[in-house]
Amino acid sequence: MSIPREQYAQIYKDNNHPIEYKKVPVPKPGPDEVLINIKYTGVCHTDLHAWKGDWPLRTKQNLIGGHEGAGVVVAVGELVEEIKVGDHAGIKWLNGSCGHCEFCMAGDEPLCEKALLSGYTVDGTFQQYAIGKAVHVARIPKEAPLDAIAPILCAGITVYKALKESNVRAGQTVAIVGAGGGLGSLAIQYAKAMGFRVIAIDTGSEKQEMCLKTLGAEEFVDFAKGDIVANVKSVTGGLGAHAVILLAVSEKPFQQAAEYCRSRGTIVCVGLPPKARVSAEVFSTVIRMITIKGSYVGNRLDTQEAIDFFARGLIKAPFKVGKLSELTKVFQLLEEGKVAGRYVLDTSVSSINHILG
Ligand code: 8ID
Ligand code: ZN
Repeated sequence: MSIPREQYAQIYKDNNHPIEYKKVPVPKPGPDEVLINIKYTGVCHTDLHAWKGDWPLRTKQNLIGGHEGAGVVVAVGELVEEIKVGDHAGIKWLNGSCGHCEFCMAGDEPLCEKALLSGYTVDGTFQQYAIGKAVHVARIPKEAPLDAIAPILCAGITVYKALKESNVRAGQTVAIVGAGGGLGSLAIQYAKAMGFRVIAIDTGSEKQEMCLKTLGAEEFVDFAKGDIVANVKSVTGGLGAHAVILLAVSEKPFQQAAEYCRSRGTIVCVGLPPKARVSAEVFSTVIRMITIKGSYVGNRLDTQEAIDFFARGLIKAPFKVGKLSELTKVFQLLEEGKVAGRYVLDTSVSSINHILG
């Protein structure tokens, strides 16, 4: 397999500064790493946080962002045995971890203090050739389309894990807040595949239609219209949802969820609005036995399980395709809340077709 010396990449020179789309050298994998020719990369709201620098965690300088990259392995380091040139594979948020700390040993590698984060502390997938530690690279079955599976590598894994963390059982109801976004659209599909009933919370007719008609939520509550708490209660027999999965990039729902979560229910915080706080009234949290917790991506087993759901044809979420050169435009649309579902970028430069105009 011939590997070029140079490739196109999107580079963040500095937070909030124009992103440079230019040619850079193709990186070389170390002994425990693989080099993947990224065919498609999803654009997660996390990428926008990284470029803006709005989280209390520093990014690498001259960063190549992106962490939902699906492609073909083109080179492997000398210590790599389990994955071969020609295999389909994906780079996800967790690029590497130490393997030795108590969290790694317990299969909680996202909690490893030495974790390497794709498109944040190490270069990610907004380039044609990206590197991942072989033990963390996601294995993608050859039959799976690389464009549709790209969003599974962060959004899919994350929402699948969050739904497991909610302890909801089949037949119970989960409220998905931010349901019309990238994580949300996949959360509806995973929830349904796991036998849960879904109330989608977001805004606008495009997202409403997608959530109800395309993805199969039973109810849609528009957060910009009327009283959310009353509306969620009215569609759940007055008791509220068994679990609330918070995927929104705004603070308000993190302070409201406890009011429409059912007694004994669980609120799972996933979205990461900058400088936001979670809050709930102590008295009712206690006497209604509400659990409030965080959930952060997933481990390697969650990754494989999330991919299995997709490979079995159970996860079908709409996505739009742009070119890698159009990243800045996609960031703008995300910032404005105008992306229903996910954007996936095609990294090939053969057709310089600017789909977004
Ligand atoms: O492991 C994790 N915890 C993890 C993994 C991946 C992503 C966390 N995230 C974080 C991202 O960094 C981001 O903060 O999850 C958040 C959502 O990521 P996304 O799904 O990629 O973002 P999006 O596509 O922009 O979707 C956000 C949706 O939230 C809605 C918007 O309309 C949009 O559809 N929303 C907002 I903003 N305010 C809302 C509100 N008050 C709301 N929906 C309901 N109520
Ligand atoms: Zn992500």
